[in-house]
Amino acid sequence: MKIVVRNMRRRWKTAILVVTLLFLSLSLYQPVKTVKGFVVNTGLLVTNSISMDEGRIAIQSSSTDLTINVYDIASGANVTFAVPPGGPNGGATAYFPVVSGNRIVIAGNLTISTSTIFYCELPLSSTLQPCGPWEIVAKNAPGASAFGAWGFPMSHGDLVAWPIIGGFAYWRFSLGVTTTVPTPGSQPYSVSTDGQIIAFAAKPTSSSPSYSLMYFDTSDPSRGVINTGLPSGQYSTSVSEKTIAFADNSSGTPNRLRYYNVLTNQASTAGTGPVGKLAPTYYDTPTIWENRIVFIVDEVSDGYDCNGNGTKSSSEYCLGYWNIRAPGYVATTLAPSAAPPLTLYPAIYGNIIAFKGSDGNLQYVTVPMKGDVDMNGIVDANDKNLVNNCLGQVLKGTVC
Ligand SMILES: [Ca+2]
Ligand SMILES: [Ca+2]
Repeated sequence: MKIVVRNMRRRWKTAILVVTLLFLSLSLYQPVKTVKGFVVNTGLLVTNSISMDEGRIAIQSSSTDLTINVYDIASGANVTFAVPPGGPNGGATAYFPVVSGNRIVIAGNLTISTSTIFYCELPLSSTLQPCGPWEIVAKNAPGASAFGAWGFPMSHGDLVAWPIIGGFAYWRFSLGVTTTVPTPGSQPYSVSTDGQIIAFAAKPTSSSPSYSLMYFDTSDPSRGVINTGLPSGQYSTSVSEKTIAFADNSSGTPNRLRYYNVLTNQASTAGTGPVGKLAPTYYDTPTIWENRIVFIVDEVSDGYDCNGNGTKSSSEYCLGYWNIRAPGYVATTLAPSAAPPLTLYPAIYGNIIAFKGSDGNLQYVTVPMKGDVDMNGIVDANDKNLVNNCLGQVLKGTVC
C-alpha cells in the first residue's frame, strides 16, 4: 500500500515538473500574447471632444449635447449632469467641456456670434457627484462660429484661456479677473495652457507664409507675446509643463510632430518627428502630458490597417504616441501593429490614453500596453529584458 502511494506521489511530482518545464519553456521562448493594448471600452458615447486630467475624463455624450459625462478611471464610475442653463431658443447649447483638477470649464449659451464661458466644481467626495453650480468666467465671449474656427476655451490650473478677435484672453480662478492680450500679425489659433504658459499658432504678419509657434508667459506678462520663429501648423498646439507640442510646418507634407521647450528655448529637430494628422482642424490637435504626446495618424501614413477592415485608408485613423524623453531601451513610439483605431483626437494623463473608438465610445488604454514595454504589439522576452534593466530603480512611467 505504501509503495502504491509513493508511486502515485512520484507520478504527480513528475507530472507537475513536466507541466512546469513546459510552461517555462513556452514563456521563455514563445511570444506569450499579442496585445493591441488592453483597451477598455467604457460604453459611453463621445460626440465632439475628450478632455482628461487627474484620471478623470470629461465628454459630451448625448446626441443633443445637453449633458456632460465625467468618467473616473480608478473606479470605472461616471456621472452625468446638464450643461449650463439659460441658452438661446429656450435650451442650453454648450460645447467642449474641459476638465482640470475638480473643475469643468465649458463654452455655454452658445449662439453663432456669442457665448458665456462657465465653470463648475465636482464636489470633493469619495464617489462622483454632479458638478455644480455653474459659475460665470466671462460673458460676451466669441460664439460657435469663431470658436469653431479658432478653437474652444482651454483650462489648466489657475487659468482659463481662449481666443478673441485679434488676440486671446485669460482668466484666473484665484483673482476672478480677465486679461486680454492682442497678437500682432494675425488671429491666434489653437490656444492652449498649462496653467502658466499660453501657447498658440499665429502669423507674425498678415502676409507671413506660415503660422509660427508663439507663447505668452502669464508669470511675466512684461515679456509680451513671444514668437519662437518656428513654422507651425495652424491647429496643433498643446502645452504641458512648459513643453509645447505642435505641427512642424518647416518640412511640408506629411505633417510631422515637433516640440519646443520654453525653459531651454530649444526645439526638436525639424523634419524628424513622427508623422501625424495635425490638420486641418482643431479636431486633429495632438495632446501632450509631460513627456508624452498622443495624436492621430491615418492608416496609409501608419502603413497599417489598424481598424482591421481589410483596407488601409487615408480617412481611417490610428493612435499615435511619442515619448519625447525616453531612454534608449524604451520604445519612443507605438508600433503601428499595436495601435488601436480611433475617430477623434486622443487625450492623455499619466500613463492612460483616452480616445473615441471605432464604435464612437469612450475607450482608454494604458501605456506601455500592459507589459508590452517596447510597444510592438507582442509581449515577449524582449519586454522582460527591458523590465529587468529597470530592476532596483525608481520607475517613472515607462522610464526608470
Ligand atoms: Ca482600415
Ligand atoms: Ca513587446
